[in-house]
Amino acid sequence: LGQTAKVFWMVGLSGSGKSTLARALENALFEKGFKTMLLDGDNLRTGINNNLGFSQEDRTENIRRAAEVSKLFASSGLVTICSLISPTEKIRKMAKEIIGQDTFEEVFIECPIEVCEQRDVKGLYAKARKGEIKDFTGISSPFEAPTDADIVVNTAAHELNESLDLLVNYVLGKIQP
Ligand code: GGZ
Repeated sequence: LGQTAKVFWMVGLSGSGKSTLARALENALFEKGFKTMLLDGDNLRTGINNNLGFSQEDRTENIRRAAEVSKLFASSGLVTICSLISPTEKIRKMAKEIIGQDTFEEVFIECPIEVCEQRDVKGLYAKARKGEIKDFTGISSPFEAPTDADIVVNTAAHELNESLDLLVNYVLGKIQP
């Protein structure tokens, strides 16, 4: 009762599979009876973060707000899943400091940019290459791959179901029913 739940912070490029895995993870946890909250960068940017763009300053504010909100949900006992690119070491360090190192779990959804670009589910990479989207992560804005993530899931090396199993098994090992 009154126990702080974990925050699983999913880091990765656009098109790496973060949102897909985050939703599937939430479903899997729901099936097991856990109360969860899912925060996705793409969704937050239509609501509480709708005044933010993709400069380093705006990304930092985006992550700061997501981390503060995650901390509140986790403190009310919800297993919280966040899916935001979180492109730099500095930004991730800030999120970890806000949430607290005992609560924060860094999940790197690894996928080579060539593969993300080939998938190009939303056509954003093509637009970024043409210069129609500026400051695009991995193309015209930095992405520093995490070097100290708690778990790495490589979506280019595994089928979706395999990636999901790895992720769900890891998460279940970190939370109590
Ligand atoms: C990166 C962008 C950009 C730029 C729009 N750079 O794959 P998506 O489309 O659905 O999710 C991406 C989302 C990234 O937002 P985050 O809040 O996760 O980013 S960060 O953590 O860096 O603040 C992508 C879309 O927004 N998108 N323009 N220039 N991604």
